[in-house]
Amino acid sequence: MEEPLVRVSDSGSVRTLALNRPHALNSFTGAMHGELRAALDAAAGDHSVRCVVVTGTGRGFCAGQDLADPAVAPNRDGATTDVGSAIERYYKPLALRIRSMPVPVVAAVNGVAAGAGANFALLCDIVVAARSASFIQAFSKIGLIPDCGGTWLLPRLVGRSHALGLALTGDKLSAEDAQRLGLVWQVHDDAALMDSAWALADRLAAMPTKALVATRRALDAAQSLPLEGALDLEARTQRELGHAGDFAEGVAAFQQKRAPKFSDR
Ligand code: T3D
Repeated sequence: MEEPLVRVSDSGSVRTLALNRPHALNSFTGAMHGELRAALDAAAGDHSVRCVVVTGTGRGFCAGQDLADPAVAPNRDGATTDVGSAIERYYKPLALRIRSMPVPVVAAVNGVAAGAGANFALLCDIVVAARSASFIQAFSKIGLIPDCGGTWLLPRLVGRSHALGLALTGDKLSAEDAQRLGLVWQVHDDAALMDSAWALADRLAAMPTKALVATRRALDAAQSLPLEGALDLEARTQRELGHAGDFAEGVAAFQQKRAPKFSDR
């Protein structure tokens, strides 16, 4: 049987999606994009899933676009390719899918994350990394700009000067430096990465999913709102969440001094 390009596994209500082209550091091909999209859609539609973990098999997380893919690599005779169509077809939908998942998404960055692979990780809600992992905005080295949301994400995450430093040089950033800059939530010893990521995912899965997803949405939206607009958004969102079962359960559990059992999704 052929190996899947995205390995899917479940433990409790946590679904793990592992990019699986280890010989090419899990770089994206059209086929892997297809499997990843189907796996994300399936997780989004399955109400037993309350958190998704994305990671890579082998020594890499994801080296971005597969530069050997004939669909995107410039021809040997120098003929140009429409790189924009790959962005429209694959990377824009991927970025929007990750940011609209109805459950929290954790990136467990097990090794090098380069180009669109780095920004795929940074799109996730929480990024944890192995101590040996690294992040590379590799685009400038091949004459491109950061994509897969990089132009939007980087200045928001690290500010303009660090964003430009990373994007213009394409220098490799260690996991620890990425954490210092604010790209990464936690760094773990390599051997502990997946257990730590799954423990975090289990915690998130037990929390009020609707509120977690609304938090992501509100934080993203508030970036382009004046204070008053953000306050209005907070009021609208709290109104909506206040009618949800999880809020009643959270308050009841607090008053009854017991652990809450959240079920909304
Ligand atoms: O083009 C479009 O459609 C637009 C979309 C663009 C989005 C993008 O992501 S653009 C950026 C693309 N990615 C890169 O430029 C990164 C290229 N890779 C590297 O710079 C290095 O491989 C790394 C720094 C990531 C890792 O270096 P290292 O020394 O640890 O590993 P390596 O020896 O370079 O790679 C190991 C193997 O993976 C090697 O294959 P081999 O020689 O053992 O058969 C290498 O060719 C392969 N590999 C690594 N990255 C890619 C790749 N194969 C195809 N595409 C890759 N991106």
